[in-house]
Amino acid sequence: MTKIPLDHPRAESLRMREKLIEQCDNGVVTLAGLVAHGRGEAFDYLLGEKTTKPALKAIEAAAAELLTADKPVISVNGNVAALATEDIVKLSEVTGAGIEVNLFYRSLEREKAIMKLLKKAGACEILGVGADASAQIPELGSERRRVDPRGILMADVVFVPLEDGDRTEALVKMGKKVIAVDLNPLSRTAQKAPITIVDNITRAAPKLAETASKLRKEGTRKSKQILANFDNKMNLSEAISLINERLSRLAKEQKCLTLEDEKLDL
Ligand code: PTJ
Repeated sequence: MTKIPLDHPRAESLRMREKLIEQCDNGVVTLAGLVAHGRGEAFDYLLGEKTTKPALKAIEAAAAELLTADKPVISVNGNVAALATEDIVKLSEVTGAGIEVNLFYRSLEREKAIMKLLKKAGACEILGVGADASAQIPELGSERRRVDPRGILMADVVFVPLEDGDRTEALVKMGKKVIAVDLNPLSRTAQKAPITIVDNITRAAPKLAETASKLRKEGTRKSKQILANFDNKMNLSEAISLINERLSRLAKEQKCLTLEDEKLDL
């Protein structure tokens, strides 16, 4: 792993990249996962690389949905396993959700590498590996259609960080409550999921585990109240407005800087 200087202004972002590269070498992350992360980084830049108010609202709703579910399942792909290993295990412990490997670029080697990583972080059981993914999501062509009959197939709530739009839509059609994490508020996944957390998985996953842990102590009634007051479309609109407002402010600041430069030139 390349050593990132602690005082590097973009140390956190570079550390994330190093983690993905390392897990790419270990067979956890697919090459396309590096490209997908780049797209995420671009949106994170626009969001100011922090968890916004709408993201916090969605995290609260997601925690409530997971805690009130009969059979919640966390769907894990290569990027999520690499970037949020410990937090996924913690979230599963706090909410009682199962963990299932579900890959777009599926191979038994990758499934096993992801299982190994999660088990090393403390996970007891990993669903969806090899022949265990014997069921199929109807009307879905990609490898993501293969699911575990004890996991995603039976689940009433499915947590799907960094998902593709097709499967989100298919899961919603099956009557499942889907929670997405996607830095791009315009992606099909973000638009189709009933709860969308527009945030980096590296920030959203620990915050979600922490929120669920607190909310669990407050009882089911509080969770149901949170869900009744949550509106995903409005929340997404707020997330997009935040980007818009931030860019407008930055554009104004840029204009002032240009005018100051022009004054100096005189
Ligand atoms: O491990 P596999 O085989 O299942 O493949 C995983 C990837 C991510 C390659 C696969 O699911 C894929 O191609 O995803 P997409 O369709 O590129 O979608 C990924 C979405 O996640 C994009 O909208 C990105 O903006 C977003 N994203 C990328 N990195 C992050 C992110 N969202 C939150 N946190 C991130 N760190």
